[in-house]
Amino acid sequence: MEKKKYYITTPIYYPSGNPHIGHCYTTVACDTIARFKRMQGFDVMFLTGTDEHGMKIEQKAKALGVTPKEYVDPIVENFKKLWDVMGISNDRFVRTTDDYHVKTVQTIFKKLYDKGYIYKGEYTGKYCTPCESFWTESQLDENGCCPDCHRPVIDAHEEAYFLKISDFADKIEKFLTETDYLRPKSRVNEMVNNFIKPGLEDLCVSRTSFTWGVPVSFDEKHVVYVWVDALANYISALGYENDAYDDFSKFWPADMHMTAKEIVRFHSIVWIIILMMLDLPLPKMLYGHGWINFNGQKMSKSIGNVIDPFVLAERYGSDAVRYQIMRDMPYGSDSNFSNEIMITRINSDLANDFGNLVSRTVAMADKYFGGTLPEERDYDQLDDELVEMASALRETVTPMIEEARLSNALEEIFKVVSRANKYIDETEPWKLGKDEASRPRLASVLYNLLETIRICSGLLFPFMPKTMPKVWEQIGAKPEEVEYNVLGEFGKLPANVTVHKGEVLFPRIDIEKEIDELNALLTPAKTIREDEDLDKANVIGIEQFAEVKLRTGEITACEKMPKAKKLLKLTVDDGRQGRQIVSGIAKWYTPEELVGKKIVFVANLAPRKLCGEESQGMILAADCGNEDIKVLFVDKDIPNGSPIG
Ligand code: ME8
Repeated sequence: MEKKKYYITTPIYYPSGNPHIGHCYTTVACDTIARFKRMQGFDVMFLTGTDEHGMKIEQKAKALGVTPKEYVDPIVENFKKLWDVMGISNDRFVRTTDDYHVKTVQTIFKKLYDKGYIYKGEYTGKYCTPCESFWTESQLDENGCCPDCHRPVIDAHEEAYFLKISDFADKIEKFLTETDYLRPKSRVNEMVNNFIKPGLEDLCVSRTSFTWGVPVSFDEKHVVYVWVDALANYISALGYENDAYDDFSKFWPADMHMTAKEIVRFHSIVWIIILMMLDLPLPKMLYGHGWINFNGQKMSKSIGNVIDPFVLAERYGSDAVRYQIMRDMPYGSDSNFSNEIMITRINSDLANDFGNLVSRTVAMADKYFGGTLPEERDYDQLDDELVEMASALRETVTPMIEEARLSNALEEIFKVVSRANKYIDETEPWKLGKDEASRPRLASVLYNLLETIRICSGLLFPFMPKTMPKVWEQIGAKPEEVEYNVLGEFGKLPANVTVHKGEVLFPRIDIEKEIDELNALLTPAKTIREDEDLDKANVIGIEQFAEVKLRTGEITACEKMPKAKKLLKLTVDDGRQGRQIVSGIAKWYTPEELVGKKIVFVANLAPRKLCGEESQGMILAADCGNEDIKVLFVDKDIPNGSPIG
């Protein structure tokens, strides 16, 4: 019989900096589901890759004096290396610079143009270079910055092609509200209320201000907007409109797209509309997960707070890292990352609960029976609860894994692990071992434990694929005894099973010593500050610098702004009539700390309104990395209003 198909995708990542633990989350989560579906007997296609075009990459390459391709190649290799280290079982890896992908993008663009869904116009608006996203004025954050990454946006005016997504507002709303495509459901409201209801504006889908992209085949001075280019990977990698592969009819539509929440907009609105325009079947599920946060903010390479997944995998093993990131990410919400959280999780769940359960059980079978259980048994009512819980586990976790509720699934598995540890305390095998007459009872207890471990480890395999085969070796389970179809039944190991003592699965970590060592590894010198590359790319002449008028001033009053948590309203004595400056530094300073301090400000910045208050300038502050901002205070003796240059 032909196998059922399952197609799952991660986003394709920007190779603009090395992969971090946030990228690992989505890739590991998809890997877990892909492995689980393979266990269930599906023919799986698991796709990941890299999204290599765009202005940001072009600028970085220029700064380093290399071609964009030369810039991305080693980073793409690093992504591939990391996936290897993390035990990722992707079937395919797509690069948007691959010829077949370029061909697909060009063909899709032309098809949409021929169908009248793409037309030429003029783009004016705001563009966030790091996010490769266009925004309208009204979408910007309270500081007039990118609503996603909160960095400054630039003005953009150029001839451009537009995609008529406005025509599809009703259709897309109906699709999102009437199907279960977008999960969790709360994100549907977010999409409808924030993007569809306010009015879907046609999307600018080509650029002329840079060249590092897929050229529009019929108008080569334009390159295709990086998001249209990127989204097409999900079908180019199957061979849609190219000859590299022939899997489109086999695997499309996708069963699961997974991304973090910031790009749900593209995957739930733009991607679906493009597919509707192309008359292609629509994917079945999009799971928009939360972020791994670090110090309360989204972890990302460019804010210099990298925790190197290579280092973590080397120190604790990739399975431990996989486990922690999946266990601590609640469904649909954010999770916090710190070295303490990771080590505590490894020690408590993996070393103490699971590792101990395996090593105690195997050690007892070895000690009392020389490794091979005798066949006589002695049942006790005490066994019932454990047997029942272990037998039901597969049915409990299957829908959870299929819906990407991975933390919940792990929680359920570990409830059974804890129950088994409690069962050891209740049955006291060490007492049974002292009494010859209790041997059948002792054999029952150890068999029940081995069976529980068999079921738990079978279900943990997709989460921790390197360690579970070692568990099977220790408990004497043969491959056919840990297949999906026998994980719902108790009693599959032979009665006279033989165990083999083995290595400690998850060594306990001395948390204090480890944290010190990690801190030493993560000195600021090792954290990469990408902005420096951009400085070299954006050199200005002295005349340009001289246009910026910097002056000193004294903060004479300061207050919080009720409607904007991030902002403070400062009254500044500038040696003239005084001015009001609104600054986004409320996270780092209280008004009391600022009053009386002397600062440097940009004196000739055009005034603008921030959350209803006029800001007449900008004070200077240093970004110290790791989310730390420090205002530049100057000497008290410098008169207010002194020019700086
Ligand atoms: O957005 N927590 O690429 P990208 C959890 N090229 N997940 C995180 C994360 C974090 N702190 N940081 C990153 C792009 N991710 C586009 C995608 S797809 C057609 C094009 C993960 O390199 C998460 O999956 O910025 C997020 O959506 C993705 O990396 C963004 O990766």
